[in-house]
Amino acid sequence: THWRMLCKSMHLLAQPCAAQGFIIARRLLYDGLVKLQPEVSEAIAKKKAVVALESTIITHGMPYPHNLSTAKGVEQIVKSHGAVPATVGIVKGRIHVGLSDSDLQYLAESKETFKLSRRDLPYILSKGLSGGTTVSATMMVAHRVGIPLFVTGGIGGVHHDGQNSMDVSTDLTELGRTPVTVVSAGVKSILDIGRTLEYLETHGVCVATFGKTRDFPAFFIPKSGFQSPWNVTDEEEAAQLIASARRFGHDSGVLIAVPIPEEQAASSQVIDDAIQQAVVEARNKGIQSKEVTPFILTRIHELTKGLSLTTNIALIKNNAKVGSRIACALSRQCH
Ligand code: PSU
Repeated sequence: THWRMLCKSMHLLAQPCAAQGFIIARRLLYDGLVKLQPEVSEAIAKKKAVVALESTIITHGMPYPHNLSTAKGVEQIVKSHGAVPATVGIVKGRIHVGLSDSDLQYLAESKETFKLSRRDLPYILSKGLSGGTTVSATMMVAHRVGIPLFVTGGIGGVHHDGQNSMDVSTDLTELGRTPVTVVSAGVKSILDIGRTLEYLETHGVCVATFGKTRDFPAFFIPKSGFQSPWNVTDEEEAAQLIASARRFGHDSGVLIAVPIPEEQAASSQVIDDAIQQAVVEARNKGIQSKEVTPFILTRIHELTKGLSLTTNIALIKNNAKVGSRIACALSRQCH
């Protein structure tokens, strides 16, 4: 009886949160700040599988036209696995959840877009500007409109020497404060992976590698040399983890780290050499803050003669496949 009462009170505790989220989402819609695509809002209302997708990868992560074809390809993969894609982006001061072809084209082509994380949203919205949402901003938006899962390539992290410069991506603090699951290929070794995992632990983020081992992936390659605290072997197990977090009202995020399949992984030596060189160049040029990641990504692309881009596209598509399966399993388990 005691257990039942506990479960009941937990359930009641969880309810107002959901209701409050719904009210906030409604208010945002009324204010005209958020534009939800009809397929997305219908899927959310019917608790169907929805996969949120970010757009900094489109505006600042890849060159045109690869950014556009990848964004469309990823949406297609999500659909073919039975889920609804919801690419988040900001167009002329409005938050779009689900982008039309013309808005996607605009974000992919325009040179006037900004890279937008949590801290940037108030300014960009007040000025009617446009940009791609990073992991942190996409998580915020996904949570407000009721999408529990989000797929990306890689998350930001603690930069090398971050313990002195304090250059720590707000993606990590967002994971600590927003209950959304992020599916990614781990963290690039342009970052300090060990300290990134420590930081995630400090902020109470549940990290699990997808697959048979706990090896934490390093984006282009399946193993970083670090371990996740947990692993989930398949989408059902991943969905059980997320569903338990939701039932319990766990108010921080979950990170599912998906290793790139061996056959698509880049030669670690080629990538490592390029990363080392790009990091040194960024330091010598005095590149700082939000410019560091895009600068290093572009240089790695040039130094590896496109190999990093091909690998990047392959891993994002793999994450989209895995993430869609998890979203579908979650939707089945929650019905
Ligand atoms: N890693 C990539 N491509 C990207 C990003 C990271 O391989 O496009 C983007 C993501 O949007 C991520 C952001 O949220 O960079 C992190 O930026 P920063 O390190 O400035 O926090």
